[in-house]
Amino acid sequence: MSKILEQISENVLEGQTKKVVELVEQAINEGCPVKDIINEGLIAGMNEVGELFKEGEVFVPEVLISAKAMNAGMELLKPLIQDGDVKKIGRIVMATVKGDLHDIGKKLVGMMMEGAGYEIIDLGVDIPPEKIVEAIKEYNPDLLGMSAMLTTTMVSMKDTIETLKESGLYEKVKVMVGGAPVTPNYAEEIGAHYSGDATAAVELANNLMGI
Ligand code: B12
Repeated sequence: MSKILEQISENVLEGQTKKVVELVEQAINEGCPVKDIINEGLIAGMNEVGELFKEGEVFVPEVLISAKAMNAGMELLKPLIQDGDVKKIGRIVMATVKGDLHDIGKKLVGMMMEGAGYEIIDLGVDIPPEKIVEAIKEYNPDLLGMSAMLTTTMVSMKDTIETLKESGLYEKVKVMVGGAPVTPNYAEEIGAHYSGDATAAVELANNLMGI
């Protein structure tokens, strides 16, 4: 990994927003691929924070400070992965499921999707099945993307799919799911498609759209 990406990762870990912004700007100027800045810099740092959080070495405030630093870096990259003139290739409704407040990964997926030419309608966090179904009726999207980061909230993905089936909408929208506790097996079991990260999510969306 190049030195600058390593530094970005370290500064996300330390929550140094100003430094992250400076380093991301520098990496862009040096022609570093955007994908590498995201994956090997920003996400690598956030993953490390995740590990420390798991081990009880850091707590919620530190995690949020790191997330803020990561988001500041992402903001700089946003214009580079989005091309306003591209004709939209599909519409995606995204939501973090009921009871779950995690949205960093979902936003990242949304951003990459936008960059690939999709229109994103992000419903936010803690969204119950009924609200998702309402949104499907209202926006008539090609795809629905649900995110869950807790083992306890994952079940809401299943509930949402059941509610979609009951409303006769399941056949009209392809469902994608993701988030740390979600597995390909679980996705299959509930009738959804799985992808493990933001880059793979774009590939999956394109496949589902037949692109
Ligand atoms: C940041 C974070 C928080 C932040 C969230 C801030 C925010 N705005 O999102 C805060 C501090 C608020 C938080 C709170 C809590 N958290 Co938390 N959190 C994390 C942490 C450290 C990082 C998550 C993250 O953002 N990762 C970076 C992003 C880029 O990765 P990602 O989310 O996995 O997303 C990628 C993929 O999963 C995928 N993806 C994600 N969504 C989707 C959707 C689709 C459609 C697709 C295709 C793909 C996809 O693509 C993304 C990009 O590559 C994780 C640890 C971890 N290792 O995941 C714990 C973690 C998820 N949290 C955990 C817990 C327990 C909690 C709390 C209950 C803690 C508490 N006691 O209060 C609360 C619950 C709050 C709630 N009701 O939701 C546990 C969950 C354990 C479990 N299995 O259930 C984890 C795993 C930590 C741990 N090991 O203990 N947390």
